[in-house]
Amino acid sequence: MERTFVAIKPDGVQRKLVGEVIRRFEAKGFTLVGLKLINVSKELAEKHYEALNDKPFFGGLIEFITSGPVVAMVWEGDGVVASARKLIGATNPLASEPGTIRGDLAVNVGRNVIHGSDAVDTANREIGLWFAESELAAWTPTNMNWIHE
Ligand code: IDP
Ligand code: MG
Repeated sequence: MERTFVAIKPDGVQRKLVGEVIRRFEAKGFTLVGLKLINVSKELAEKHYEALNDKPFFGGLIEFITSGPVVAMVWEGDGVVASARKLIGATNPLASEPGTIRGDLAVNVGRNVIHGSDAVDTANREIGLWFAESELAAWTPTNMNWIHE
């Protein structure tokens, strides 16, 4: 089953949006298999955003992600990587569609509440970076027959 990495950034935690974000993923029909609240080290932040290290906003991004607790999650389900990106919305919240997390809850690209992996291979890399295998729980919700035919 496909898995993706999702993180509620420090702004989302400070703004008490943790429940709102989890509610949307649960209501959609995805399954939570990993969850922790952590203060992110500079090392982890820099590894996570490695591909952006030549961008002018990189320093500010690392400072932001390490500025307060982050809720790191792994969600599971058919097509969850691409679907999570749709639930999350475009990077710039002013361009995100209403109905998406960023479209409904944010106004600024540097405070866009949530991260979601952008592809299946990225998801696997990010899950490995943020979680030990022993921190992930494989389980089958009892209502699966009401979510999938
Ligand atoms: P994504 O989070 O939608 O995948 P990316 O392009 O991968 O977007 O950028 C990662 C994160 O870097 C964004 O979510 C945002 O927090 C930050 N970021 C991207 N572009 C800018 C910018 O132009 N200014 C400030 N921060 C930015
Ligand atoms: Mg990205």
